[in-house]
Order: sequence, then structure tokens, then C-alpha cells
Amino acid sequence: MTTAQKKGQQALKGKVQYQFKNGQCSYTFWVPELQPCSPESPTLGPSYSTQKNQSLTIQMRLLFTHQMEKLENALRNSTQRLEKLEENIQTILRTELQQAQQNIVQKHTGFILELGTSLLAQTTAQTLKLTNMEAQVLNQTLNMEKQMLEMMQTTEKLGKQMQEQNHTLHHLHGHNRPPPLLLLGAQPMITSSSRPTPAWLIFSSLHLLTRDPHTGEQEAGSPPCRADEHVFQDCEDICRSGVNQDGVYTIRIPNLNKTKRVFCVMDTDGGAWTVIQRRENGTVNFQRNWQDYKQGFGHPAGEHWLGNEAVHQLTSSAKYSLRLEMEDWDGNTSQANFKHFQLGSKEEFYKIFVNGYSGEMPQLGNVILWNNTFSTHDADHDNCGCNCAQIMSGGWWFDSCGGSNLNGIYYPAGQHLHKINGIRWNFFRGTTYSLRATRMMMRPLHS
Ligand SMILES: [Ca+2]
Repeated sequence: MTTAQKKGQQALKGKVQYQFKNGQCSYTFWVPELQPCSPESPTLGPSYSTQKNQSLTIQMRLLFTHQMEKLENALRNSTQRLEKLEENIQTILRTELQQAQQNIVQKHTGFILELGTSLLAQTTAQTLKLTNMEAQVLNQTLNMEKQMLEMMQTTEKLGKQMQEQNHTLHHLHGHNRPPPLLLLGAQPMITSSSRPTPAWLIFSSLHLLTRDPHTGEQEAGSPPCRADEHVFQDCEDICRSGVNQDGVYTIRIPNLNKTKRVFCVMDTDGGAWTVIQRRENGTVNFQRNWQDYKQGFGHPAGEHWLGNEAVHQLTSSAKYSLRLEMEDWDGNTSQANFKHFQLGSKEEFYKIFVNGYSGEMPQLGNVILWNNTFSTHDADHDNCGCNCAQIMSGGWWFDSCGGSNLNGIYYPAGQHLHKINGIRWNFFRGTTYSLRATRMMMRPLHS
């Protein structure tokens, strides 16, 4: 509240004008003018004293009002100062708070950056280590492949030298005597001098198969084919039913509640062969995984893999023999025969059991497949620190990558040389020669 005092500019007779202003309101007072005191004046008496007291009261009120006004102003000034002080304090506190927050953010950011840098450095170091290890492994693998190739080339040279020595010995002993390999108990071998064309006609001449390798006499105990059975376990069963034509037939695999289509090579003299593998033109991809080799694939009338499980069940239900037939790109053929043949279970990784070998290099023949487990690129069960199926391709009983792989990559004519991952049988055409055609087949053991 504000108050103004004005003293009247014009005095009425014997009175003095006082004006007060409070806000928008103004008040006017007329106060009697004090007369100089005269003790002798008979007019001064009680009336004069009363007027004087009233004037003093008004002056006191005015003075009080003035003091109050000063006090209010002082209070207002103090309030304003306090407000400014509070504002300054808040400003200072806000500034300090912001500064503190910035400091905290900077510290956290610095810590996170430092941590990130440290992790990045560690990751980089680990990546470098992994890269170095990968490079070392790759180099070692390449070195191993190179050494293996060199070893195979050396083996191939030794094989050629051995063949030349055999040839020399043959000439030294005279042309009327058979070559040494045949004297060592091999099955009749198709040599280049007696090679017919086409070569597979030789395989159809199965009367050779049933003859004793030493005497050339007919094998004893070869049952004649008959037609009194209706559920066929294998091609020999079909042959016994009276069928004597080569072709695709249906058999029921023992212990498996399903049938299989197979190609049968009928031989009325010596039973019939159930074909379990055939390569002849590269129309079927043999780069398969474990499951495919387990179940079989391809076409029985063409390129075909009967399946490890079926062969395991067949060879577990009866005694079987195994024959492998091979042909190179010049029409040369060769055979490998195993009198005893059995395939282990999937828990044994379809380990192959062969014995009673006859074929080229008879002293070493059993070793080429003997007791090796089956491997594919996704199931490494070989005896090498490497993965032979990845290096050699296909699925096979590799050992330490071994001396054979009839399921390798099919290379066409002109591309079949210097290949370690082709269709290979080291005893026939060496370690880097990829063959033109192969056939694997089995039949019950003839005593
Ligand atoms: Ca291995």
C-alpha cells in the first residue's frame, strides 16, 4: 500500500489542509491552525488545549503512518533482496548441478570408451590369433595333400616298376608259362594281351568266376537255380526261382521291413551276383553324405549305391563273397575278389570285413580294404588325422586315406590323369588314375 502526503497550498481561515493518498483513494483533512501561546490571553483556556491535543494526535498518526511506510519499503526491499539472493543461489546450484552431471557423464563416457577400446583390442588380438591358426592349419593341410600326392606318385612308380619286373620275369621264364601274379593264386586276370572289346563283355563271362583259381575246375557246391521260392533275399534267390536273365529285380532285405530294387548278374553255373555299386558314366553324383550312403542312391539299372544298411543286413544273415570289377579308359579290366565279405552295423560305422583275396598283388590285397570303417565328408571315421572323404571325395573305407576309392569323382576321358580324388584302385592303374567304370557285387559264399 502506498501513501502520499500533501500539505494544502491554501489554508482556510484558521485551518490547515492535509491530504493522504492510499492506492487510488485520497483523503483530505482540515486541521485547525495552531495559534501561538499567550498565557495572559483570556481566550486561551480548555478549548485551546483540546485543539492542541487533537493536532498532536494527527501528527503522531501521520508520523506513524510515515514510519510504517518506511518500514514497508524496507521490508519490500529486503524481500526483493532475498528473492534475488534465492535466485542467485538457485542459479549457482543449477550451474553446479549441471556441471556435476556433465562430469558424471564425461566420466562414464570415458570409462565406456576405455572399456570398448580394451574389448576391441582383445577382439582384434583374438581374431589375429585365429587367422594365424587358420593359416597354419591350411598350410599343414596343403602340405599333407602335397605329401600324399607325392607318396601316391611314388607308389605308382613302384607299381609300374613291379609290373615291369613281372613282365621281365615272364620273358625270362618263357612265354609258355603264366605270369607270376597268376601263379600266386589270383583269379584269372584280364591282361592287355588277351583284352576283349568291349571290356564289360568279360564281366558277363561269369563262367570264369565259378572256376577254381588254381585248377580252373568248376567250383563244388554251386547250387543250380530253381523256381520254388517266392520271397527273394538276393539275386541268388531269384536265380534259384528259375530266372536267368540279367536285370533289375526286387528283393526283401532281412530285418528291414522294406524291399529294394537291385541289378542282378545271373550266372546259372555259379549262382547270381547282387550288384551293390556301379559307376559307368558319371550321371549320378556320388558326393553324398553319411545318410545317403546308408540308405543308398542312384538307379539300379545305371549308376547305383545299394546302401550300407541293406548290405549290412544281407551280410549279417548269411555268408557272402565280394567281387570288384574295374575298367580303365583304354579298355583294360581287372578284378578283385574277396571270398569272405561282411559289413558291420551302423554302430560299427559299417566296418568292412574282407578276407580270402584274389586279384592283383595278392600278398597285399586284403590290406586295401581290411577292417576299415566307412567315412563320408560329414562322418569322419578314417584312421587319418585329416578328413579323407573331404580330400578324396565320396564315401569309402578309407583307412589313412588308403589305396582305393571307387566312389570318387567321375572324371571324363582326358581329365582322368593326375587325380587323387577320382575313382581309384591303386593296384590296377595307380594312385592318380581315375577309372572309367567299376562294379561291386556280392553273392552267397559257395563252399
Ligand atoms: Ca580322420
